[in-house]
Order: sequence, then structure tokens, then C-alpha cells
Amino acid sequence: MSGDRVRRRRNILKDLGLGRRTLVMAILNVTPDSFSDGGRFFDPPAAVAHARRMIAEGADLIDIGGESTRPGAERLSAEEELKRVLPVIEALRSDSDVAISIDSWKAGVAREAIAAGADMINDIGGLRLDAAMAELAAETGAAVAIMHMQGTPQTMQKDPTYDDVVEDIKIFLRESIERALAAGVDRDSILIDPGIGFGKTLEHNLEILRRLREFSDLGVAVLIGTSRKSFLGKILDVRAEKRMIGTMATVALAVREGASVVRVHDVREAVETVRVADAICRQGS
Ligand code: 9MG
Repeated sequence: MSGDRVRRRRNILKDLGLGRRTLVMAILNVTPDSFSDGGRFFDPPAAVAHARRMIAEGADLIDIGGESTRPGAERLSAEEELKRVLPVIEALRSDSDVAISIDSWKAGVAREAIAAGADMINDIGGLRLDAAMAELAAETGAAVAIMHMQGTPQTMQKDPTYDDVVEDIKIFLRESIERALAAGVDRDSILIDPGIGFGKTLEHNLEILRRLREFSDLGVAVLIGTSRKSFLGKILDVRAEKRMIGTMATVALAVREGASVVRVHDVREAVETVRVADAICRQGS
């Protein structure tokens, strides 16, 4: 597929009102083994029905992923990943204008997803795991979320170590932003994400959330994903499906600390949470 054929003209983040209000990115895991929703949406019709419910609840973006990113998860081939995500993207695109993000670190998967109608790439590899990703974003005009991870999903929770967790992640993200800009991606099509739970201890995650405002120094909007993550389980001692209230506490505080996009499972609750948080924090903006 040539770049011209897949290039989308609109800046999806601007169209969605990035910066004027907090955007809600809804998680759609088309995997058999997601830790947080138990693989309930592995079947494409079930995934599409769930996406439609989340759109009705007010999701701004649907983030569709076919490869599990939980700690220790096995890598999947690009072919298998595409078999999982493409039918869902195609079905949604056939009757909806909703913004779609492809959750993949593989440029080959992202390219096919964009050709099928995705507007954005959510790259947990921070433009580092696949060297072709930055060029793909530039060529297609897709927005890109650049996430920090220490190691890979296979290794990331084996003794994560930082000098200063926020400063170290900022160095990584600054370099990835430079990589994207050098490839020709527009600055306002880039989101950065410190990657809660990706090579971080409980204390690292809490410090990142406490100091989230410091990431705004990098000059691009911040996305944060805390939804149902295990650090909440450590604090609350509850299993993944019971972490919604804890998630909403982090969502409200993240908005307070400058987050522009929140990535969540519980869309209706998040939409109400950000609406109230925005009314408090974005007065006059
Ligand atoms: C795919 N995925 C899982 N957790 C995530 C997070 O925190 N941020 C982003 N961007 N993607 C995530």
C-alpha cells in the first residue's frame, strides 16, 4: 500500500479537541489472555459490539490491540496480530467515524491497520522496537502515541531500576520525539506516555503520577494509562475487575497534573470523571 493511498489529511487529535478537554481512549483488547478483561472480546463480533457500547458511552478513541502486553506475555507474529485486529477495524469503519488507534509496536501491523481506517498508532515500543514506525507515522499522517517501557513485556518487571524515574523517562521520550520530528511527524500529532506498569515498581508508578506535570515540559500532550493496572491491585488488594474506582482516582489526579488523554476500560465512568475534572481544572481554557 503506497503512502499516498493511506495518508489521512485530518489531524485526528486536533479534530477531537485535544487540549481543550480531556480525551477518553477506550481499550479494546482482541486477545485471549488480557489480564484486565479476561479475553472477553477475542471473538471479532464480541469486540465490535463492545466497541459500539464504548462509543455510545462517549469514548473519543478506540484503541484496538491484538497482542497482549501483560508482563511475560509471548510475542505474536504480525500475521496473527492482523488476523485479530483487521476484522474489527474494518467492521467499525464500515459504519462509524469514531477515531481508531492501533495498539501495536510493529510497523507492518500499523500500516495495514491505517489502510483499513485507523487514525493513530499507539506504540508501546516508543518508536524503538521497530525502526520503520516513525517514518510510517510521517508518511501516513497518523497521530502517534509514544510510550516509555524499560525492557520488553517479557523482561520489564525483572528488577526495573532508574536513577530518577521521571528524568530518565523524559530523556527517553525526548529522544523519541526527536526521532518522530526528524522523520516528518507534526509535533501536534504526537502524544507521550510514561508507560505506567511497563518496567516500573509500585513506587516508580506512584512517583510518575505524583510528578506527571513535569512531562509537559517536553512540549507535546501527555497520555496516561492506569486502568485496572496491578499497582492499583497492590494498593487496594482487589483483582483487576474491581479496580474501577481506584482507576478513576488516578484519572482525576492525572487531569489535575496536565494529562490530555486517559486510556481506560471503564468508559462511562471515565467520561464523567474527566468532565468534572475538566470543569475544575480547565476553567477558561
Ligand atoms: C497497550 N497499553 C497498555 N497499557 C498502556 C499504557 O499505559 N499506555 C499506552 N499508550 N498503551 C498501553
